[in-house]
Amino acid sequence: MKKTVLLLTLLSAFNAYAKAPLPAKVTGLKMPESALQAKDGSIYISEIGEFGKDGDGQISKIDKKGTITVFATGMDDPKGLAMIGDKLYVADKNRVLEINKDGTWQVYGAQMAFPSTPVFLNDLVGDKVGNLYVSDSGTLKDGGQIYKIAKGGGTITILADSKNPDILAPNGLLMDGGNNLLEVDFESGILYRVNLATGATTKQADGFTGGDGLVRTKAGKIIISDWKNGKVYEMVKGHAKLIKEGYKASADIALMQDGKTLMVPDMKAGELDFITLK
Ligand SMILES: [Ca+2]
Ligand SMILES: [Ca+2]
Repeated sequence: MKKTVLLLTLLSAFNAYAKAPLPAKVTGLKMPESALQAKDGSIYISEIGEFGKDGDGQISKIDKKGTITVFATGMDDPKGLAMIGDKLYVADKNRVLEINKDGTWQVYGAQMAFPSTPVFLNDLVGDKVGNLYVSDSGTLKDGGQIYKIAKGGGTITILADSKNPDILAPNGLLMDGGNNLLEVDFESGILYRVNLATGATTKQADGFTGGDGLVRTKAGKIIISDWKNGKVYEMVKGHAKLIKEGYKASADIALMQDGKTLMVPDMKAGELDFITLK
């Protein structure tokens, strides 16, 4: 399974006392969409493979020594990642998969159990009790929705859909306390707070164009990637303040366990970049 070994200096990034150099950029990935660092330090990366081609998607894993291996295979177009307990969950086109510790996986929340047809499942976030929220970006212009999969892969309900005019192509999701989600729309570039009880949306900020990933730092800053323009922003006073640009397609960003290193999958470049947040 080992496809290549990269001598990443990841370990140094875990040392809070050192002036650690950033981990080296990971290259040679196949359309990476999302990354996640588990509590044990391992990094998981979803790779779409060829877009729209089924069966060629995979999850790669970088261990604490910086060795990258293929962890799970046979997916369609895997995107957002979430971890609940020791299980990894991935939004895979029109289904959600639950991946076991050994890389085997099963469909979580059968497709037939969805109350409407999932089109472009994109991001995933778990709440404290184990419910999963999943964005569906629809046509990437409209028709999107946000689903809730009850804890344990139970009932799937629609939290919000296009009956709400703010819901066009929901992409990045992030918990916002126990009663709300933050959601960025890929079409409008607007960041909303979504009430988990009612699905009602409240605009928080705009200017994120092809909004993709959402991260909250330990200091409470909200960081947002813009896939269409290859930029990463911080939300400041309701608007987008540029942090970094020059990516080909900055997809679903994630924070490392150190609380300050941002992982940026550059989908079209096939890379995972690391930047230090101030
Ligand atoms: Ca694919
Ligand atoms: Ca995404």
